[in-house]
Amino acid sequence: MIDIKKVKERIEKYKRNSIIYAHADHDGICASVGLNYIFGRIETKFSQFFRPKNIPCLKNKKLFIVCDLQLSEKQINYLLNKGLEVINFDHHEIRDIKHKNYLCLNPKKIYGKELISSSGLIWKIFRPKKVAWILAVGSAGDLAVEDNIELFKFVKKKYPELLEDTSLKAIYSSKIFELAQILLMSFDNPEEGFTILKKNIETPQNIFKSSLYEKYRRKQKTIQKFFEEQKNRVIEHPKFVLINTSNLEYAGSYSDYLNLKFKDKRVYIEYDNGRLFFRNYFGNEDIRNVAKLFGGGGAHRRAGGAHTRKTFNEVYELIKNYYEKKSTFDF
Ligand SMILES: [Mn+2]
Repeated sequence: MIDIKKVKERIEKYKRNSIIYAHADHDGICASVGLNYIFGRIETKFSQFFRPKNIPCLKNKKLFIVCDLQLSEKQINYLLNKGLEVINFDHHEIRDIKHKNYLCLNPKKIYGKELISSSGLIWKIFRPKKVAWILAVGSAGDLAVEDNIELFKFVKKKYPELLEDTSLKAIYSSKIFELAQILLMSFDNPEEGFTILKKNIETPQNIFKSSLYEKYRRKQKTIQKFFEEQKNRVIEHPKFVLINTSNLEYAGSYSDYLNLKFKDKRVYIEYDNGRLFFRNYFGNEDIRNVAKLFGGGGAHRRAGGAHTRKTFNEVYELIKNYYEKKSTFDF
């Protein structure tokens, strides 16, 4: 079991000399706003890559807090060798280094569950009621719901206007999930989403009046139009749906859109010039198995990615073979 008191003491002790390093997506933003709310202002930096290439400036820093970023062992050892303490709230691959100044709180390690994001982890550890809705936003955005359903039950009770029910379908058509999509619009400028969210802890509805909301609406309209006009770029199979979004603005978001529109159990895959995105909001298939065909993976069974040199048609053939062979094997 983790010693919550000890975690709190460490952060409180070094608060002024701490730095949070977070992913620039909804989960990273929500997790870092959560920590800033619980502990008071902590310097917060973001990385667009979930496996960051660089470590931010460590001047006067004594504690390094990781949110939703998968640092390498080498990077963590670098921080420890510089004399910093490290608390790791990441939920990707476990980095369990034995060192007195390192605390790995990966939910896969401490709870043995994969569908808990960094935001969800902060809820599970600290239970900060006032920012519960924010931690639910980060979790829903990461499709990390089922292993933290109690958070969503709490939010449903306290904010019925943001969440009507705790079924997966209700969560993914809720304002909570929409807020995650809105925050994601600040991916290239995460300080914007971070600031808007921090300002509106008491007034989530204001985020629907922000500049990010306008950007989100434009994006949704663009994606909707694509599916109305370019049906030839979508291949439907009983087990999966493959979409060619090469050279399109917002590539990576079309699979989410279609999966949430059809609300079925198929796997949704997007191909953008060799970049592959895998989504499975409702089904039981672990997308990491199909991502593995291309040397890719994911934080959990519902979302992942890969890179390939194969063409769209080659990717289609490979995935089709995989599912058709698999189903003859299954029966
Ligand atoms: Mn995450």
